[in-house]
Amino acid sequence: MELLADLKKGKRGVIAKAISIVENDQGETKKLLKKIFKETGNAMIIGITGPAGAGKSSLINKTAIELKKLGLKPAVLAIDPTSHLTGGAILGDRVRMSESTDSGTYIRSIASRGASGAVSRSLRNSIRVLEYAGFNPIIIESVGAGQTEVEISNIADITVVVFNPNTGDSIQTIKSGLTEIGDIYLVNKSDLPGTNQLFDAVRDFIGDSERNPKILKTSVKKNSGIKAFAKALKDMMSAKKKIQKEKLLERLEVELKDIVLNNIKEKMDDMLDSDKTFSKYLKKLQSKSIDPFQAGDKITKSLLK
Ligand SMILES: Nc1nc2c(ncn2[C@@H]2O[C@H](COP(=O)(O)OP(=O)(O)OP(=O)(O)O)[C@@H](O)[C@H]2O)c(=O)[nH]1
Ligand SMILES: [Mg+2]
Repeated sequence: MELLADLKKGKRGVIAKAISIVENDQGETKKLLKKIFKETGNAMIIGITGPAGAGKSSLINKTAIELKKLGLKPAVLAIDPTSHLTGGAILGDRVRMSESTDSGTYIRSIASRGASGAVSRSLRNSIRVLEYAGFNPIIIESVGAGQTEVEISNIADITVVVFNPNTGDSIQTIKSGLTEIGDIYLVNKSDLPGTNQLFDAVRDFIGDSERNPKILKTSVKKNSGIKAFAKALKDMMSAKKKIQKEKLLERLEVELKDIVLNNIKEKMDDMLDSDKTFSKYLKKLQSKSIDPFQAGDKITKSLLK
C-alpha cells in the first residue's frame, strides 16, 4: 500500500493523515494497526509535564534541535491545553513549536479531552504511527498532573517535570504530586530571580528519593542548560532500555483490558436494548417496588448467567 510506504519514509502529510485516522476513525484504525503494529513499540517515550506556561513548548522546541544534533530523530505530540476551560488567560502567550518543525522534527497537537478513554487510545496509536515512521524518541507535552485525562507518567518511559522560579506558589506545586513522577526535574526560566532557591527546594524535596532524579537549570531565553538537558535525555534513553520493556508490557496490559472492557460494554449495550429482564425491572423501578441498586444487580446477574 502506498500510504504505508510513505508513512515509513516519514512523509509529513501521510503521518498527519494517519494520526487523524487514529483520532477519528475506529474502523480505519483497526486496519492500520494490523499493518503497522509489528514495527511499533521501539521508541523511547519522553513525557514533559509541569504547570501551564512553565515553558514546556519552548523547551521542547530547542531541545529537539539538540537531540537531532546528537543523532536522534525526535517527534512531538502536544496534548493540547487550549481545550482547557481554565487555561485561556494564561495561554495568551503560549509558544507554538515552530522552530523544531522547521528543522525537521514532527510536531502535532492532539486533543486533551474526549469521551472516556478516547484520548489515551488516540495517544497510544499516534505514538505507534510515529514509531512506524521511524521517530525516536517521542516527546509528549502535557500540563501538570491531574489536569488532562492522560496521566503522563503512566505512558512515558522518562518523565520530565518543569518548574519556574517566578511563580509564588512554586513550592506548593512541587509538593502537589509532581514529586514522585520525575526522572528529570528542570528549573526552567533560570534567567529569572529565585532560581537558586527553587533549585535548592526541589533538591531538598526529591534529591534523595530512591530514583535519584536529575535536577537541572535551563533557560530558553538565555539558551543555557538546553544542551546539557538533551545530553541527559540521551544518556537516560540508553540507561532505561531495560525498564522500557517492562513499561511497555504494563501499557499493553492496560490497553488490552481497555479494549476487552469496551467490547463487552458495546455488546451489553446492544443486549440491554432488547432485554426482557431489563424492561421488567425498569417497570418495577418506576413503580418503586424495587430500588435502582437491587434492579441493577438482578439484571446483571441474569445477563451474566
Ligand atoms: N524568561 C523566560 N521566559 C520563558 C522561558 N521559557 C519560556 N518562557 C516564556 O514562558 C511563556 C510560556 O512558554 P510556553 O513554552 O508556551 O510554556 P508551556 O509550558 O508550553 O505552556 P502551556 O503549553 O500553555 O502549558 C512564553 O512567553 C515563553 O516565551 C525562559 O527560560 N525564560
Ligand atoms: Mg505548551
